[in-house]
Amino acid sequence: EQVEETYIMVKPDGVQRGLVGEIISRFEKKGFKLTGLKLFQCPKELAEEHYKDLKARPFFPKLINYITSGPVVCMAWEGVGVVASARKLIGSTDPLQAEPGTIRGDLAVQTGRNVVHGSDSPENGKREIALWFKEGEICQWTPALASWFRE
Ligand code: DAT
Ligand code: MG
Repeated sequence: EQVEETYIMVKPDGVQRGLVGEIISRFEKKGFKLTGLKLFQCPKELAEEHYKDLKARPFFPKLINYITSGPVVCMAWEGVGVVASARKLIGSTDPLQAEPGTIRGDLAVQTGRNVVHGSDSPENGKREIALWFKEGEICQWTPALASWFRE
């Protein structure tokens, strides 16, 4: 059982709509461990690096405008299976296709305003946390309730 880390981000629409607490709460209640958290105005260069794999796509300029249009909430979460599980909690990229019960399924209607990001692999989890957080911003701790979540 491999402990993984994933980068989760409340996008500017989620912050503006007051969904930060709701979104954090879903990961907290599930039982994952928060290891990094900050409100942050993303510079254009960082947004472009984060989404570099999508550079050739027609929507890339709009995506960069969207992500830099206001503060985001950056989070690092840790746990066994956290990468795939977080993607399930988030739901499909297109919120109209996302299942009810998921964050996007419950809280969003359009791909271009899909309120939250989650890393798509353990490798990208590490890459994105290193990209968005400085050394010293990640906090290692032992939750007192750990043994009530995992035997
Ligand atoms: P996800 O965020 O579900 O991992 P992705 O990595 O394929 O999806 O794309 C990153 C973001 O880019 C996505 O959250 C919203 C935007 N995006 C993706 N496909 C799009 C499209 N066809 N039109 C507009 N925006 C798109
Ligand atoms: Mg993605």
